[in-house]
Amino acid sequence: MSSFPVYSFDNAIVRQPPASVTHGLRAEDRGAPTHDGVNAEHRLYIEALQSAGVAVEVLPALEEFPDCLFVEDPALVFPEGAILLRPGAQSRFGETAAIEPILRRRFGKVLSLPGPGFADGGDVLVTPGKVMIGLSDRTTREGAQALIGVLAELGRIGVIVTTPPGVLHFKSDCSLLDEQTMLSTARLAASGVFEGLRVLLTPDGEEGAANALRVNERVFVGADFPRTAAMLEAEGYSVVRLPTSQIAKIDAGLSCMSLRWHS
Ligand code: CIR
Repeated sequence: MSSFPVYSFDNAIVRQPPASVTHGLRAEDRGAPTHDGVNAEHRLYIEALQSAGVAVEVLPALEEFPDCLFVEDPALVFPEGAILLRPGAQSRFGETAAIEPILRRRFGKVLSLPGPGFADGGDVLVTPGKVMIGLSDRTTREGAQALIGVLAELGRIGVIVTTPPGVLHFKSDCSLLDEQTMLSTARLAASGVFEGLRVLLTPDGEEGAANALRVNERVFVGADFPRTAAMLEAEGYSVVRLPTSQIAKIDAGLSCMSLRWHS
């Protein structure tokens, strides 16, 4: 297994937002994002990755898949290899086949999640000792169990955890800040899932900030969450505020727009 911290990345893959992103999946309709608005957030996200020291490969948009910019969901990547997943939303099934040739070009080992279960990358949190797999509307128990088997082939230990009801993905409610520290909503931390780790809770009303992203020495935080950003700065983290109000309309945050790894 890699000796780099799990938040240490020198490579990332992202995908341009398609014009059809205005039809992206959402649990609750709070109005559609605009293509220009999503593009602007996506551009700043790429720049933030680059200035954190990451080489970014930008894939072309896929019009037939409105959610295709959320490349984190159809695959997992590790220094040891990649895993092709089976996303739990029907409109996203084809995204796996679309990303497969890119991963085969970039990784020596590419494994596939066997069916019939489903697993979304948004439900998978990589920590130093284990890979947490959250059950959700997108990740079934069968899918999670199959993923544990595939992770073992890469020398990783997978454990099944639960996602709070009504929350899209496990990582919608948490992110890793460093090897010992999690950022989490109170509702997720209450399940005891992070026992043994230091947990910083998102302030009331800023639950959406939990989907932050640690990249090398930086922590990306949604710009709409000033109290969380201030709390993390007070804890000594180097915070980068990124706008996410457009992608939030289709239930997305900061982790889902890239696949990241250390080569
Ligand atoms: C979806 O519902 O699949 C997209 N609209 C949002 C996916 C966000 N992905 C993530 O948080 N990993």
